[in-house]
Amino acid sequence: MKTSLLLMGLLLFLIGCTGKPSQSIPDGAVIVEVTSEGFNPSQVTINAGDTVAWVNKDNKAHWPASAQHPTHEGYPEMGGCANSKFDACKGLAEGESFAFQFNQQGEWKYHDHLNCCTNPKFFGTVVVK
Ligand SMILES: [Cu+2]
Repeated sequence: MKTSLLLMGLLLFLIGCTGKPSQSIPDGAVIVEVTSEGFNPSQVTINAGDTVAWVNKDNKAHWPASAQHPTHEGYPEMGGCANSKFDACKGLAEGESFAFQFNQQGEWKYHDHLNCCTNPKFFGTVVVK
């Protein structure tokens, strides 16, 4: 009896430790939560080579992407689905995340491609030292 209680406790502990969002977030990533109130925090300062992960905590989809809307060419690494690699390229559902490694120094503005233009809350900045 005692053993089964112990095993049950261990099982619950293990389940608790592995309860992560649907997409994995790289170790050491700086987390920005996306809520109905916008990006939290709306500005982060990191070092070149660091990764930022946006995690959608809202029940509405959100799409982080480099400035400027709608061309997304602000962050100068070509690629992604428009002009810059700094682009989630889709709306993130609740619990989903988008992680991006910043190698270029500068002050990089971004927005929520789905909500930016009707709501001034959905803008943010990543400062890369
Ligand atoms: Cu956009």
